[in-house]
Amino acid sequence: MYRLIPLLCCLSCSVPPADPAPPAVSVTQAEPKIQELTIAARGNLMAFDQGELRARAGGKIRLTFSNPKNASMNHNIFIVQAGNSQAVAEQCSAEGLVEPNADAMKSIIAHSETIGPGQKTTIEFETPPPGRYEYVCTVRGHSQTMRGWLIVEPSP
Ligand SMILES: [Cu+2]
Repeated sequence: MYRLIPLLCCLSCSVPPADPAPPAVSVTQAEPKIQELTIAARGNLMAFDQGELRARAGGKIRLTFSNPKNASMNHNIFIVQAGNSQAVAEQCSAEGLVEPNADAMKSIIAHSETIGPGQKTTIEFETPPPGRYEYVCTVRGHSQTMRGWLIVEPSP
């Protein structure tokens, strides 16, 4: 014969609440690294204040372009495949805006809007693969002197 052991169940000994379920752990990718770069038009000249910008491969580039208060011209910045700055500039409008359906536009990696004196604009784009790229202002007449190199170095 089995001895029946009555299950003791007293209402006063309430079961402690279960630990709240841990937050669902999802395998999230780290936010892509953002590299901050800044560049400006140089005073009232048709030139950028830097002839070279450097970044590391990977993540994104956040580029802030400013046009100083003492400028009297509108400017922009286009990042293009090397060797294409002139072709792109020629196919933009007088105000430097992208004209639709232009072949050279395929070589544009990123570009800002055209901004007036005292304005600032920020663009964000995927960092292109390691290599040399050009940047240029496409407002008519500016591309010969208002240009520079974006150099993307391999990640360490
Ligand atoms: Cu310009």
